[in-house]
Amino acid sequence: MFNLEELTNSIAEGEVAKATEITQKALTAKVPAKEVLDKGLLPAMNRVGSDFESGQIFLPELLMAGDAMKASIALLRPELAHKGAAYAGRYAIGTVEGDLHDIGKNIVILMLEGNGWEVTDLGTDVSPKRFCEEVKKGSFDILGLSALLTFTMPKMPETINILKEAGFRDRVKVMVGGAPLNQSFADQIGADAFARDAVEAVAKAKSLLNK
Ligand code: B1M
Repeated sequence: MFNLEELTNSIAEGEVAKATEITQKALTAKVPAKEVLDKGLLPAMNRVGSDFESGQIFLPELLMAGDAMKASIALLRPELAHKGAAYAGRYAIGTVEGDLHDIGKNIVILMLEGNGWEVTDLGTDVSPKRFCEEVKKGSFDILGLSALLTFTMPKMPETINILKEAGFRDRVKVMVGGAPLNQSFADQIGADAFARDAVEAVAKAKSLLNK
């Protein structure tokens, strides 16, 4: 059995070269990409998150861990986003204004693409106005909003309100997600769906279009 703990350690310590080397070795040893993600990569983010919160590490370490995480995800991408699934629909997604966290959003994108969704990535720090403009321009089935900071969550109801004011709310279903959110927040702000993680995002996206 491949030991993914060393991968978790190298990502948490921000060692990009070591993290990519172990990720590549795991893939060569035929460890499924989803297992590398769940057991190697994600625990590293939880660890650095709590070390940062308790003041054991600071922003530069957080940044380095984020970089190592991204480098490893890039190697998993071809396997996670394997094409071939039946066409599911069009999905636009972005991280809300003031928020630069995109690792989770990018994993959601990988899973959606792997399940037949045509995804437009709007990036990070996307203002409510820009989300609205994108909905106006494109014909998306679902608009996804991601937020990782409690103080950027209010940008979600702002986005929904601006869509309503512009008369575009009925054009798209709105899905929200991100670690500080929950279903009751999604209900309060009038989102159509909340997803806890990337796997749930795929399932909820499918059921939104089947309603
Ligand atoms: Co930031 N950060 N960070 N950070 N960071 C958190 C979020 C924090 C919880 C750390 C902590 O204190 N414990 C804390 C937020 C506290 C709060 O608001 N309550 C925090 C803070 C405070 C900050 C700064 C303010 C620090 C500072 O400057 N003093 C700063 C803010 C910068 C900004 O955005 N304006 C900051 C910066 C950064 C880095 C840039 C260094 C880096 C981000 C790198 C990047 O994303 N490119 C970073 C990181 C890495 C983290 C942690 C450690 C990890 C986040 C992550 O990638 N998780 C994080 C602590 C933690 O989460 N444990 C932390 C892994 C990822 C796969 O999970 O993003 O939850 P997640 O995504 C999941 C689900 O949430 C869901 O599916 C994903 C995959 O399963 N999901 C969706 C996400 N979006 C979805 C959308 C959907 C559906 C599901 O539908 C649309």
